[in-house]
Amino acid sequence: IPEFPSFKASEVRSHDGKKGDRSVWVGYGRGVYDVTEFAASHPGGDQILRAAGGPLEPHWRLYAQHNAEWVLEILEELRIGNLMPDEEWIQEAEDINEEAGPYAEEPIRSPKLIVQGEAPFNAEPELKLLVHDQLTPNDLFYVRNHMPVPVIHPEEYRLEVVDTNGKMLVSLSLEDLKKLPKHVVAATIQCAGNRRNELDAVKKVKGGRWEGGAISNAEWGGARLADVLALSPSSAKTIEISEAHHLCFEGLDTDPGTGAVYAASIPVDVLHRVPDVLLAYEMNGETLPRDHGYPVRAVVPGIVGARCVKWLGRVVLSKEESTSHWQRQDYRSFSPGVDWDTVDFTKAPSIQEMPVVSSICDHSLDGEKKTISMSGYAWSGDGKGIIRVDVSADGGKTWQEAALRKKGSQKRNETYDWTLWDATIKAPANGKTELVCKAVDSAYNTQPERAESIWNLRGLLNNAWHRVDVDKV
Ligand code: MTE
Ligand code: MO
Repeated sequence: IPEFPSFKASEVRSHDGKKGDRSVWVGYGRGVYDVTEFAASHPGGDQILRAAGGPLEPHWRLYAQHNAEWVLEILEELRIGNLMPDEEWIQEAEDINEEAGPYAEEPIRSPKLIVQGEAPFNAEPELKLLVHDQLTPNDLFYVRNHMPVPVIHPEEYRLEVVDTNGKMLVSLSLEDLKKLPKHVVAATIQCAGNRRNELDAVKKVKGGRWEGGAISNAEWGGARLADVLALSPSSAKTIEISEAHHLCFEGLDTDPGTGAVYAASIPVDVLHRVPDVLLAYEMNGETLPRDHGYPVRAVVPGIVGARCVKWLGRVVLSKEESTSHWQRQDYRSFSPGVDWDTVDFTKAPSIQEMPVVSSICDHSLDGEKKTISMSGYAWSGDGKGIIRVDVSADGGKTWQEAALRKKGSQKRNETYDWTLWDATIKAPANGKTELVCKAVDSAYNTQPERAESIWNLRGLLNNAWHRVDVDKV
């Protein structure tokens, strides 16, 4: 044991990140470690906060699983002292984490997220937080997980590209991937189930009751998928890639019950139209957070969130769509007349490009001026920009144009990030009223008036006019 000061257990306990200078100490064996900096600056480092002010042992599985030595080396550099023997501490250290089920290794999340489901974790930010910035801060970006967040050690990570028969065409380490030219694309990702709550109110649907926050916008940095595919041996390039009709993405997250991995695919033509289909390792200039796919996720600008596969392990060049549940038995939409007895999932194509959407995220009343101010987002899939947002303060009888925050014209068919907007509108004299917004994209597509007309049994693709009831002005 090196020459270090000795600390009482109570002293370590007081450094739980909540008191005084908010420093975080943990104990492991006989060592005491100051992990304040480590937790803040390492990808996944925040995991260690679980042990803040206490023994690391009950949480050790997360660190030890793949590469204990590597973690121990880092930890030793952070050592500040030795722990004085303490009965209670030792007991706690020996306690095996009883909840260590498949969800024991989930990341620490912002308390600002509205949780729709704990395990798997599904959460959206409060709507009004979405309109503060063009880029959604990483810790507020909605999270849609179908399974536990996998623990992936960067040294062991590999990205593989295989043909339909599983023949390896490309295999890259994270370092290799980062050596390819880095591209950055601003792209909004939206869950097909965004605003499902309104469809559910029309008639019960299956799925989490998302409000309008299952959509967020970020700048993604990574390698182009096209550049990775170009690394295939040239014989394969001409045969496999030209014959592939679909690019199947397989995640490294698995269903604890069935063992299935999350997977989804896009038609290969998307790659020709959208050069910046990325294998992203950065989000808003930071390392991709665990909840959003650390170390690498697919970002397919303009396409539904379900195809932007997180924790990406393999890309399969295939003549067929992904055979996953999420490609074949989910993320397809149907007529309002189709119910669970009559639905045939082979009869509808899988959702890819998203329709035009908008939401009112925040509003406030000025009693003196008798005006209502509102702000929101508008977005359309397939690179279509937003040319106009109309707002109404009388349920859609009279309309006014909102001011778009994006200045200048948007790049034709290459606008992948959302448009935030603001409007101030005359409030009705008195009584209750209904605020409404609807957006128009660059192809003059607009939104349907009523959720009833687009109801579908899975509650997907709700892009009806967004309505907010306000009380007496
Ligand atoms: N990728 C994997 N591996 N596992 C998942 O559960 N969920 C998908 C997609 N990619 C998912 C995934 C769905 S349905 C959506 S909407 C987006 O990720 C959500 O991305 P986010 O959590 O970064 O917002
Ligand atoms: Mo989704």
